[in-house]
Amino acid sequence: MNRRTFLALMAATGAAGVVRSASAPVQARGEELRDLPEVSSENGVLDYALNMVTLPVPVGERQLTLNTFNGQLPGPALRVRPGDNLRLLLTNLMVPIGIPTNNLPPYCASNSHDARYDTRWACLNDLLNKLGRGQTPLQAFVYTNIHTHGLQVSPKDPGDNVFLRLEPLAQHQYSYNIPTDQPAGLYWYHPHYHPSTAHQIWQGLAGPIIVEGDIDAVPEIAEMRERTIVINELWIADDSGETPYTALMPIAGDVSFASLPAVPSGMYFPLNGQLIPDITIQPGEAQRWRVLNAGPDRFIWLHVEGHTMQQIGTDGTPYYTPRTRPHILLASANRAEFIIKGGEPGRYRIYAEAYDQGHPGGPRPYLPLATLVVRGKRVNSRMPSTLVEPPRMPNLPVARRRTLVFSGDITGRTGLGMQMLIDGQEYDHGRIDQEVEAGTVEEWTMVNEDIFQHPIHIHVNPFQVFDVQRIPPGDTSWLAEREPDVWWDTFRLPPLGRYTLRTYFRPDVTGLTVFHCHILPHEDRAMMGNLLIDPPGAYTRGES
Ligand SMILES: [Cu+2]
Repeated sequence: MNRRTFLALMAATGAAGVVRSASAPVQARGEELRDLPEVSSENGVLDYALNMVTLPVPVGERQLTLNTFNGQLPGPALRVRPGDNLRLLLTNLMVPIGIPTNNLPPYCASNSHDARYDTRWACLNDLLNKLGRGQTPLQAFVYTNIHTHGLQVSPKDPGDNVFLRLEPLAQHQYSYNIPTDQPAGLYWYHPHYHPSTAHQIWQGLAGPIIVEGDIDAVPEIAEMRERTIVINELWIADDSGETPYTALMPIAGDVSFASLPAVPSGMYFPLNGQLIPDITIQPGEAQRWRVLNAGPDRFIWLHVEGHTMQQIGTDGTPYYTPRTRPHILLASANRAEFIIKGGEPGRYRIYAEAYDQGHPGGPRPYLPLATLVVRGKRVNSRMPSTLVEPPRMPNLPVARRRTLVFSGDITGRTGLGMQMLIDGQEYDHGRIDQEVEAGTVEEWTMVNEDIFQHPIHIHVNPFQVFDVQRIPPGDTSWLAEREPDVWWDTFRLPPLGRYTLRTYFRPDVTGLTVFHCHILPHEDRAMMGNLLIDPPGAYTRGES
């Protein structure tokens, strides 16, 4: 028994809290989409244990080695209500994955012919430095924490603190007080340890958080079959069945980035852990779907052949009325909630259309996701005409306006792989990049000097977007993105384009948090900034 097997077994059998003894079986193509296991709050509290544990997970016909939440791919669904206290006991039982021990990255390869440099010592010094700071891949890839994406909760301990570093075998008790005005919809949890976020989410470490509320009481909605669908993006080396160690050099084709050292690899996009499942609906039946793009980089341009979608919410916030969408684009981290009504009996493709994210290698290819199977007795489900009153931007003057510039460098001048910058700087966890005052409204103009579309996520407070400039001609995916009343927590920048967002920093949540690109390899390579939210009246500095 090797160390990895031993640790995985130990984790599966001996850990505290809720650990399932084996991962849920992932079924072959054409199996009916499963519902995720769910836990719900009772009497205003959801108290739950999440173990990040390394286990073999069957995906399609393959056996992968993944880090998981409680052995599940994706993690279990957490169901709460506004005003609830969500308590998560997180235990780190991960082991390193994808570290090439037989073929180490070429840290020491340069200048080895040059007698002026004793590269052995330089390399050793570099390694010892990194070890001391916990920055070797062996260390960083197993450090972790958790982020409740979209919940408007405190970023201070024991809340949504993404600066926390949980080392192997460490445990942390989170406690989030969900505000009473948290919009009802789909949110999610995932690891957020810089710079290991992409590596961990390429293993499928993500799970849905469902906030129930007013929209669930709309009679037509309440009658519908509800599905929560998590689309993971797994990046897996062909030989090892593990997520490779990445050099973060963007490349063309199905696989988004080059690994280091380069190994043959592929991407998997399971829905609730299943490859190309069947999703069954009756002719005329309306179902309510909540869909999360939990992948670190690929945008999902969602189409359902022969059907339109009636969208009822974006990024957790419901609409006032359903809006007809022929297709919906989900950038990394985006959620869409919509009603779909079964058409004529038959089998229809559910797929991501090929999409150009501004990547130098060209569009991401067409991607089959699932099959909509319309069969059974014809019914005629009622459709809602109005939903709920959405949150309103407070009628306050704009307290401050800022401009943030996003840029990238893939020339290698600033280091191996790519470097991603905000206002010309790499992320520095000791620097405060933006300081704001709780209880005020601000406008931020986000400028893209890069050819990539960067989906920008701001923690805690959602925002509305207007004046989107330089949408690529012929790119018809921008629909909700053109509607200034829609609330987002993650919004993509057009290539070399810009937009302005308006946000209200809620008065009851203060502290230090972050904003970043949600292409997570970009975040890990420094496209992130620190955001300090001062209490009302305590604002001391900032740009205007
Ligand atoms: Cu980016």
